[in-house]
Amino acid sequence: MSLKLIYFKMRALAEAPQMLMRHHNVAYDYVMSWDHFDDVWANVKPTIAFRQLPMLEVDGTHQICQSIAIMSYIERYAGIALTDPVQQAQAAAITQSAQELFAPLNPAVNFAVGDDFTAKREAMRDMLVGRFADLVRCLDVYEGRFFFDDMPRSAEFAAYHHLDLSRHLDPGILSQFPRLEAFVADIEALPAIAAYLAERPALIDVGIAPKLVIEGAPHPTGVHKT
Ligand SMILES: N[C@@H](CCC(=O)N[C@@H](CS)C(=O)NCC(=O)O)C(=O)O
Repeated sequence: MSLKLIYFKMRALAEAPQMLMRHHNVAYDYVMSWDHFDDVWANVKPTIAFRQLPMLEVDGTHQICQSIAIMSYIERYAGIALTDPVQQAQAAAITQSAQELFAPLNPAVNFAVGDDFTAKREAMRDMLVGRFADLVRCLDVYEGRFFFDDMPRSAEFAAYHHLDLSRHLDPGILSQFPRLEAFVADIEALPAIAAYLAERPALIDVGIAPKLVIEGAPHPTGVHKT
């Protein structure tokens, strides 16, 4: 079975699915939209189920859109999904709650500049901190390093991605949450994740002129080939 994750030049919704696959040894290719479709996004967009990416293509045939659906599929494919129905539902709630941080956090970090970046950062601060406190309470429910046990799944990587990205807004934003700092450190200490974080394109000039450094060359974030 072949898996292709199709996305853009952004540090956003392809991160958690990739970490999930990397940690659980699921082989996949990461492909930019313009390379996969050999066309500009404006032409591709109307042909995609929900007109947005990421999309996971299975065996060159089946297309799965929506990042949470992609992660659920990967969990089942890898055989690592929680089996208890209550924990499954609790995990889904955590994943959804983490993904609710997508907007405004991801667009601000990937695209906002100057005064707009500063205004967005301050406008979302209370919302982020409130949700971080929610995540701390979730971590306290069960024993173990992560939400349910010592195995990271969708909920952990969705939460990690947003905690990680929030540090681009404010490097000190997690300091009032030692439990989240420990969680982030535990995720980053996982060997496959440490390797992924070292290899992935660096996100630079956040708030000024955000770029991803791809194979040594800085590219502006976005949906266009550069
Ligand atoms: N709910 C969707 C959101 C997907 C989404 O917002 N994708 C953005 C990039 S992060 C996109 O496709 N932007 C281009 C567009 O909307 O035309 C998910 O979780 O996958």
